[in-house]
Amino acid sequence: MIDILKKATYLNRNEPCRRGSTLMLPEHGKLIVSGDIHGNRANYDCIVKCADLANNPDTHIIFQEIIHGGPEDEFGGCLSFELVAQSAELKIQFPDQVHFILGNHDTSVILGTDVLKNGKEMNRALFAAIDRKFKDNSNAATLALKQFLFSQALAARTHTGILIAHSLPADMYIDNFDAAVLDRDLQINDIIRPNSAYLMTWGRRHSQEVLTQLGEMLSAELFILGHQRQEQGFSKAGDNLLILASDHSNGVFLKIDLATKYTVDELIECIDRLACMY
Ligand SMILES: [Mn+2]
Repeated sequence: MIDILKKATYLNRNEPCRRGSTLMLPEHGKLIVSGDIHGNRANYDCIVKCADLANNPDTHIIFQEIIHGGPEDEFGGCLSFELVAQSAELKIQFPDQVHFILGNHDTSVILGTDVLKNGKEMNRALFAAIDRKFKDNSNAATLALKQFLFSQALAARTHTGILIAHSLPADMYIDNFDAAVLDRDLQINDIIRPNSAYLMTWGRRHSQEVLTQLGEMLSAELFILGHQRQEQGFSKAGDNLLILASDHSNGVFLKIDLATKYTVDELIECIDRLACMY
């Protein structure tokens, strides 16, 4: 696992389409966008199967927040690092087609800070499971995991004006946000509260006024985000915002054409349910 994570880290950092911390997706082909995965192996497998990357070299997948959740070891430890390693293997197999964007749970792993999911502090459960599995090698495994997570991009853009990210700065922090963070390589400091990559991965409940302002600031006509819980798997959360979730039985994914322009309502027509595909 350690070698796989290191190789995938190198590939993330050296993606040919990467400009600073943003991935510039190609003008043609298909794009599959996943919402948060949170250790949901069935949903992850379904997305990979639907993408059929080997037979569709113009198809791309964007994953986000694979960590925290899903299967546990016998002591309640979180095994989601195994799914991260599996996705790293997929990156090695299809380096130009598999892409990752940074989530707030990733930043909490990198920094070792507490983060709650359904009332449980997830990092304690994750690091304990890594310790049990890797024993003397657990420091190296944890470091490789953190470096992989930190090598992810902050956002991806299509030529048709869509910006895909885990989240966006919340209304009250909009004046603290420096959009230039997308144009340069991330430093650890960027993901520490209240700096700009932190704001971009933790924000919630955006007003239309701020979404419009962010659209101008980031030159984005539409945003596709994860991060906020969606009982129905997705929601139109603004005139220019679609939120996706792929971490439960109502989870969805999105499949769009990279050369086509969409409205949010047209994007919604491109959503597929994950559960019906197992
Ligand atoms: Mn999140």
